[in-house]
Amino acid sequence: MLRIAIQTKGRLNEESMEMLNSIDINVENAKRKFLSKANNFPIEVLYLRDDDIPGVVANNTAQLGIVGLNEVEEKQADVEIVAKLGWGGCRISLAIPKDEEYTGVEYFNGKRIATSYPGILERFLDEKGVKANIEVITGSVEIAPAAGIADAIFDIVSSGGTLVTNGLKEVERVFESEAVLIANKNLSAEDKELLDEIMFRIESEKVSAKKKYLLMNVPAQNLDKALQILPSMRSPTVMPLADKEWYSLHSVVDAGELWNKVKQLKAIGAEGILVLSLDKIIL
Ligand code: PRT
Ligand code: ZN
Repeated sequence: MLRIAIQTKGRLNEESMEMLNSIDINVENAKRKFLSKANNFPIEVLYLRDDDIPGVVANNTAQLGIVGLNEVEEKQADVEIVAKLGWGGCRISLAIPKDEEYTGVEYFNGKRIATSYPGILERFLDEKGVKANIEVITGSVEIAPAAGIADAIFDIVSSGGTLVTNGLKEVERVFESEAVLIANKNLSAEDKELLDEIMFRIESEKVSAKKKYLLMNVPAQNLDKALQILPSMRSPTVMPLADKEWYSLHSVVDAGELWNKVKQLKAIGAEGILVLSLDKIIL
């Protein structure tokens, strides 16, 4: 039985649950429970604060975890980063009061910087040869300069709205993050096999999200043109219709190409074009 640690509540909880759901692992989001078992896969979910997830995966209390890369980096956790999940994107940046003139990283020499990420900040400042005082605060870091607790902050930025609201400006983007799937480095053969199954499902899901299924009727005289427009996974499926002047064509196309393809197909007389979303693509 595998155990996966995810955030109990907060920004990553919902999408972590959705991700498990999307790969057909059914677990109820039991907010008041500490552990819940999936009813169709040998896995149980351990709900934790995100700060604790890298540590429990490193010490094998949980074999897998879903957490922000920023937390893994901050804790310098000895875990495997198995997959970047493509959501939960943010960066950790240095920000200063908006009216200050910024001269480069040396600006921070002798300054007090408030942060919840002292590890990442310290490594960055050391690398740049800057000597600053790091004030560790958890929560509401962005009010520290106005409250006189610090001269600058080092905090998570996503849209940048919080900085603007607090009269701050972003001056150094230090670390780019997104949600990642992490694993213990010494998984048993059995656990590794389950992880491979999970990865296979995640990949199928990722591929299907980027594709659309197209069905249409095409006039017989333009069938060749349609086939040129629609290179498919192998080749499009072509079916003759009762009316010999028409064919039915089925194909999978890149979602980003969809409207361009539809336009070209209409131009050669395709009719009754249906566009369907795909649940899974098994390559
Ligand atoms: O209770 P627990 O310890 O589990 O949660 P937490 O409060 O420590 O973390 P939480 O739920 O706020 O965030 C979890 C993870 O989501 C982070 O570690 C990041 O990897 C990721 N993430 C993505 C973010 C954001 N985007 C984000 N915008 N985490 C926090 N923010 C906050 C940020 O702290 C700041 O206050 O949003 C504000 C900035 O947002 P903008 O859009 O105004 O720039
Ligand atoms: Zn946290």
